[in-house]
Amino acid sequence: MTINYSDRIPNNVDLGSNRTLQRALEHWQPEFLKWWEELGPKDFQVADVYLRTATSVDAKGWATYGYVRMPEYRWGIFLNERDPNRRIGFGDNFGQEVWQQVPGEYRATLRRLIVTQGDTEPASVEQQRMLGHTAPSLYDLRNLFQVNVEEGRHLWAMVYLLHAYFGRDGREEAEELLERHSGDADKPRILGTFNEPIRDWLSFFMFTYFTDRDGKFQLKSLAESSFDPLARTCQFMLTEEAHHMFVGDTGINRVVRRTLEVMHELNTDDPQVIRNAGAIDLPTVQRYLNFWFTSSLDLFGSETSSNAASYFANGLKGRPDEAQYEDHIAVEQAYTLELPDGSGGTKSEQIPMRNAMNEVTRSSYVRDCEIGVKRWNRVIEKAGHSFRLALPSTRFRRSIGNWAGVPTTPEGVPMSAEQFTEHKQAWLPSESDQTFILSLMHGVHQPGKMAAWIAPPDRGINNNPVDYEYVKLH
Ligand code: BYC
Repeated sequence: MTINYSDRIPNNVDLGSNRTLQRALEHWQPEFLKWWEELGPKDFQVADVYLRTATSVDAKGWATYGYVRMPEYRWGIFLNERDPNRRIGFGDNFGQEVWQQVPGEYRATLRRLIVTQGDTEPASVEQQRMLGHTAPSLYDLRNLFQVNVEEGRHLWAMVYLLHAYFGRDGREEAEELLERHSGDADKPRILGTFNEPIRDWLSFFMFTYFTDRDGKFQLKSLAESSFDPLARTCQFMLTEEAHHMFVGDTGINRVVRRTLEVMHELNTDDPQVIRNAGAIDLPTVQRYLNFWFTSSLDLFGSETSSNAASYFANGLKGRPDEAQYEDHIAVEQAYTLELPDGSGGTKSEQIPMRNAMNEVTRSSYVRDCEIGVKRWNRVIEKAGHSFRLALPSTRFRRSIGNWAGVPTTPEGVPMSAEQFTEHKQAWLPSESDQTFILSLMHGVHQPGKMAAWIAPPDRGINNNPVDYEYVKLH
């Protein structure tokens, strides 16, 4: 199979004249397409989907809209333009020139970071592959597929780096990115959250709000990297990520709005009555939020991490928005952590700032998550209800780090395992919650029509009306 490079793979990496890269991609591209057909969105491969495609990095080309069949999507390779004056912004090499090639001593670590990032992208497509059948509207169906093709493009972005800068082991890693699969017993995806099934649209909206936002913060950290091609790749990926979080933010907002309408119509806040009317009661929304927020917290790694300290020292991975900090060396500062004391209480511990970088990033993430919660709560407040959604404590239901396996209340107060089991049903989606949510999931595929559990969006995509035929099914 030969590839017409500028047409088939839009790029700004001069792919047309790079033979080595072409050979690597000629081998990998058919494997990618095979993977897409087998594990990408199930059954919608011949639908015409109104998608945006990035055809260049400038304002005009980064979002070109039109109908596309997904297997024909033009997965491109884009890096932000190179800034010839860019300098290392943090760590022991602060102020030195950034690297255009991978320094030998950091090769294995950088490859590991790129593979970990790359692994999440196809994983999320696999997790979401069954959702097309139960989309609450054509508008939502289109958004799902937009997210999916762009996660595919983000995989291409990481594979480009592996092929272009890591030789044979990079090519092998690129192949393995298509061999691990979400939830696979033998070859699972690397990070926990990406092995969780996403069977329903409430989970999809929670995932795009909370887990894609982890993506935002991890990409922001990598966008600071001294390895300039990685930094520039991640800077461009961030422009696409914003829409994914928008899908989650507005999706949850619309679920809440519909619930409030039903509460108003029936003059009740009784969860069972709301459920009987086909809407999702707010305590259930809270339980799904608890699940996906806490799962996403784990993606930042341990509170104390010598890995994170050396990524920072060596200039591989910075803090999100590193420029906002005064001290970019961070060798003399300390960070105070509240940790479990092993006997049901907590203790304070000071650790070197560099070892706390995962926690610094996690804290910025939590503050960003709060913004949406406040917005959803304003909608609830305006409707005259006292119920409030809330982010649980970063200690709650953790599987990674110092709080892993320590039972606490959603407010973060340690408790016994027995007490936790007793209250779990109130805090996390139970089997009956999941059965109920799944019972609402039926595809609505007529333009402009919405499922009964979700309000319509305020506006359509790219100035089109909400009842536009965003997906043409054949
Ligand atoms: N599950 O020293 P620690 C996205 C491992 S999402 C399983 O604390 P470190 C997206 C860890 O790998 C963004 N294992 O870890 C969103 C390490 O293993 P090794 C993804 C975990 O290295 C939606 C060991 O535990 N981006 O883009 O400081 C849709 C020790 O841990 C987990 C990245 O991941 C976990 N949750 O930090 C689509 C960026 N957490 O190495 C896409 C690149 C930790 O000892 N990755 N472990 O075998 C990184 O920066 C770091 O690897 C991590 C972990 C932040 C993930």
